[in-house]
Amino acid sequence: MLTCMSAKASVYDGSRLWLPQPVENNAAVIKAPKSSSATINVATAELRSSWTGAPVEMKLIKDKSLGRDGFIITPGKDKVTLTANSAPGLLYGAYRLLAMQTAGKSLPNEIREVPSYDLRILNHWDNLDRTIERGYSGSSIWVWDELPATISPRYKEYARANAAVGINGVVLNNVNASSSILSAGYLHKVKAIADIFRPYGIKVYLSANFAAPMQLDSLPTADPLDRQVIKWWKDKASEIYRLIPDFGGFLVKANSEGQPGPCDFDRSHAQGANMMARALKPHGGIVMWRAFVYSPADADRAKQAYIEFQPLDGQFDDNVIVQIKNGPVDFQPREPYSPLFGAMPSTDCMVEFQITQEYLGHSNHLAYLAPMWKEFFSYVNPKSIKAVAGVANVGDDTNWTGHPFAQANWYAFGRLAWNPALTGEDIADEWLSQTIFNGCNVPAEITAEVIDIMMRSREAVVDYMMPMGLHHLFAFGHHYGPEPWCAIEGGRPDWMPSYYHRADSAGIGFDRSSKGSNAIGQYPDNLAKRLDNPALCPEEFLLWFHHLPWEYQLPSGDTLWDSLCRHYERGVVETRDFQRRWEHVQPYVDPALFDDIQRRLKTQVRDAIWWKDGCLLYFQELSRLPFPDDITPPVHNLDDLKKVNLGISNFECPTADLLNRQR
Ligand code: BDP
Repeated sequence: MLTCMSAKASVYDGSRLWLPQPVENNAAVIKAPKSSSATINVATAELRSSWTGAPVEMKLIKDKSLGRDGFIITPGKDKVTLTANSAPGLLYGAYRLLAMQTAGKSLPNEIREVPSYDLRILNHWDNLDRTIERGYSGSSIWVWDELPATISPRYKEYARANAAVGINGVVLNNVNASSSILSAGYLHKVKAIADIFRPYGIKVYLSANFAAPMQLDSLPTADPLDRQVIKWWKDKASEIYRLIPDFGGFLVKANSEGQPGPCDFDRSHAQGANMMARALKPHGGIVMWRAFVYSPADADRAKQAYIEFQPLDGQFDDNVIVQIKNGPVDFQPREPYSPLFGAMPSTDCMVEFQITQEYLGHSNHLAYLAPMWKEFFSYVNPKSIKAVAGVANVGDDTNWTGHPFAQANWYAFGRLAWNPALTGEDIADEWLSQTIFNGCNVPAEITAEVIDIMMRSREAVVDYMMPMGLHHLFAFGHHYGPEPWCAIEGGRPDWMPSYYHRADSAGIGFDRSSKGSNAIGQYPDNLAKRLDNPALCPEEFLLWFHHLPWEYQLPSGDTLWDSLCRHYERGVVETRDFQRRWEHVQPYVDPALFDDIQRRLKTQVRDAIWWKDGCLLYFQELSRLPFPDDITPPVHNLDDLKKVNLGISNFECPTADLLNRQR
């Protein structure tokens, strides 16, 4: 009983993403402005192929309040007028019209949209051999070996999909960057991609290795104050701009996790960033300089980036943006916001989200991340940052992202970078109508059910992995599955879970209060006061900021131990609930898609139980307390689970086995 309206919708493989369906023999009347451009041609072609409403007249105007990329849509009696300051503005307006048409939404009197950020950028962690660091959806879509001669049709589809959600910048390569990307041969390949992206309003950026002058041209140093080094980067910038006149600039990971940087030459991050920024400046390029550093300047990793970067406030050139991960540690399922936001008032800062699910179940788990990013914006004023970046989850899988629902995270990232005030529910609704439900007559209660699953999914992951502020309990290396017991001899202490959970017979949690590491002191006073007091600290951050006795009484009346157990249980129950409710969706989606998601949800439930059992059994050895009666007893045995990441357990976990080989 498939109630899809069109036969097309019943073969959904995800490859079309949210792009508009072409309408056969479409008779749309579209009037473009006289001063045509490649971008306006794209807008016109998209509307001609898929718009079925009244004639559309596109006009370029001068209206400061619309900024560079904003647009106005005004439906009139016999035509719809679309106006913008720029060709990309018209393109964004055209895609908005088409998205509304697909969603079956009637146009209000006026739609006026101005993006909150000028720079809405995807960071690919793609290597030149087409592997992807933390990628779970196949190989890189950039086929470097074949470029520039062969252009994969996917480049254009990718550009369309990004433009349709407002993304206007792409860093093509991994932050752990190979210098080769800056060699003449690769730059010609990069140019070929930039040429495809340009009509879609998308600029290309590259991750640059700070030691490139040494690695590519055998300079004796990469010291940012050395004249030869300065000249090398200037010449490199000129070479790039000769090929790609609208090149965006560099993203740099320096002096972090073994990457070279200015500190190797006793120079500061600001000196390194400014040297590169000055090479790009005459051409209009920027440097995005990452603040993801954690050299052991303090015993608490969560404090280290702030300690290193905050004193540099005001020292960065105006074409440098400091790129800060949303949380102070590393893309955990839940972190408080990084205290660097708001602490560098004289520096342009941007946030880096992780769209790829390194720490949220890879492409096996359904975890809709809009609520996580909204949570960030509930603490950090969107106006206080300059731009938004997201680590891409795109690969060459047919559906681009592995898990079909992971597409929604790419989509949501773009929409929130455009307008952080949008709600997670509305974005999910938009995505569903343009993707898995496109062309189907789906009852409102089914759509509402799927939106509800999506909206609860991230919290479920937090609950079965690491609730109440716990973090980094992950299996070593691949970060899939629980390993709170992991202790690798000679390994960096701050890569070990026990560094973060600090569980012992007395209690659990990282004391970051004023009596502990005082990470709290890096936050604004009024917030710090609240966080410092365990009775006032929000429960979701409790064990991030406090080490508390197992039988500590929570305001709810539960003990800490009982509450922890109940969170883990809730995560499993929620995930089972998603699995059960997904069955309701069967009549309305493509059968292969239904099966695919059903299979992934089965894995997710299995993994949720694995997480719950692994963590609770391990912590119970320390707490020595019984599980509360309302908790389903563990089905695994701790010794068995301890062997999983070593590849010597009978525990049926194909993903972990596979990943062990990459360890
Ligand atoms: C961590 C990843 C690592 C990245 C690093 C980064 O595990 O693969 O290289 O972040 O952001 O989350 O540089």
